[in-house]
Amino acid sequence: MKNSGVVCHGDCDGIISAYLYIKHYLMDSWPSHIILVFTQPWRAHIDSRKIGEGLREAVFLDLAINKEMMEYLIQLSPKVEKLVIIDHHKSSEEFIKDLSEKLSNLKAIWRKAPSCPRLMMEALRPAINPYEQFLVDVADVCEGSEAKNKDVNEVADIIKLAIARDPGDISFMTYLVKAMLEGKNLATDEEVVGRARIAKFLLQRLLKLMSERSLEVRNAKIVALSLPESRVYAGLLGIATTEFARMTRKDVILVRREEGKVVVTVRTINDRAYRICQELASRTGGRFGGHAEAASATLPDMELNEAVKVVSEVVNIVSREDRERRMHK
Ligand SMILES: [Mn+2]
Repeated sequence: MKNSGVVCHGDCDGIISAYLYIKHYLMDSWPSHIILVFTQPWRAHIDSRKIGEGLREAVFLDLAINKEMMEYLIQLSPKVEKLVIIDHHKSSEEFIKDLSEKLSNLKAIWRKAPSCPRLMMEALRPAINPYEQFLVDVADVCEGSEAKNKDVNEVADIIKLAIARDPGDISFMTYLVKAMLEGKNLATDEEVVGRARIAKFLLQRLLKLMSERSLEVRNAKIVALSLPESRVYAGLLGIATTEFARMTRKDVILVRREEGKVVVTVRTINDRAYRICQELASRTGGRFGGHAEAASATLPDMELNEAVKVVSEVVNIVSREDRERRMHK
């Protein structure tokens, strides 16, 4: 039997997508004939190579497609029987359209959806049980939807925090997929809950730091973190930005230095996040990706205060565009 490869975003909805896809479409190959890879969008084209070639199926879930990823997929296509991409990131749209025209063995599903698992349910319509339904709801909440009930909210929180504890820990992500395939209750699983508890403590410290340090530009809060700080809080930065936006009811922009680059994470109440990141990337020669209300940009390395200056300029520009749009309505 040939192997199949599943590559997914190493976050809550990406991991749940992998679980659902394996459960419904690859259970005959699980576990010995599936190569499971977890990655982040900015390094997906590198990590994806771990699935190898000569596969029955190569599946890419919840991964924002960029130019490098597109090039990788084009050269992979003739080496696998079937290529599947399921994604809900706005920034993937043009690349997926392009790929669909070029690759004959590609089945691509792209649509705006609250989460990747939700998109899978809508597009593929597998028959799902209440446990799976619950996890689809959890994925929506992880991606920012309002929770329908307390249990969903609680599990979403626990999974997100447990992953955030060490976002590079691939073995824990595999553990989560296995636990779901076994139908385990994640809310009481010791491994999951223990990790979530530590992450929660760090998150509270980070939120305190953010509220002490944020500066306000045109109704947006900008927070800058140094390289050592972004190391300490790695993994929690996305969650903290979302949480801080919810707490302050403001748009939040987190700017931080990482090794050889500056990363900007944006959460807004309207589509400003996407536009801010797009503008930041185009001005600095960086890259960006994400959704209308939650996006991020990677900029070339620069001093933190220089980065904050560029961010402030872009916030001003996008705010001005908004004002002009409103005036012409
Ligand atoms: Mn995701």
